[in-house]
Amino acid sequence: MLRARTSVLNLRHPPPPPFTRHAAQAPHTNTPTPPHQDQAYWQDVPDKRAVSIWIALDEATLDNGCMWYGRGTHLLPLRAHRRAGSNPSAALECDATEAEMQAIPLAPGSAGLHAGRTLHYSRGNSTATLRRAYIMNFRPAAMVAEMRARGFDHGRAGNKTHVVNTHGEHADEAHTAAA
Ligand SMILES: O=C(O)CCC(=O)C(=O)O
Repeated sequence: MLRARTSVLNLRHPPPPPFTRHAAQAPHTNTPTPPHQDQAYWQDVPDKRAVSIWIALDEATLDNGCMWYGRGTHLLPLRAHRRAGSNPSAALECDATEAEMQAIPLAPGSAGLHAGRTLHYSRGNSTATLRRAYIMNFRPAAMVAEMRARGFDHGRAGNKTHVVNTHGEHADEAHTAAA
């Protein structure tokens, strides 16, 4: 987690509206979100500033897949990432252990913030109830424009993607391009 940097959330020059998505860990899926740094998804874009606000809609616990964050990793280099499975839309993952990260259980309505290079992960949901989160991702307008120029439509063509990992299909993730 980190303090929001004024260069990203600059109130005198408001950033573009955030990209938002709903991330659900379904009951008894036991499907971890593999350890990764979000920047791995856009590593060839020059402007890499980004901050995500992960808001718990349900109580997030160790057993239902609360987030784990690597303290200080937002200041360290990007690790090597690979697809967590043969599917081309499989989630990216890197080598990391829980010992490098800290679990952050959250009450509903509480939030964690992470930067593009913050190492993060969540265990699967082994409970009988849903673990839902609402995620807002802020990036500079120039970065969004650059990615759109490369054909990345931020969900405009259809607002649903599936993220798949080695353990099976992750919960649907609905993306809303607010910009
Ligand atoms: O909600 C989760 O389990 C993972 C979310 C995540 O990895 C992200 O917001 O980048």
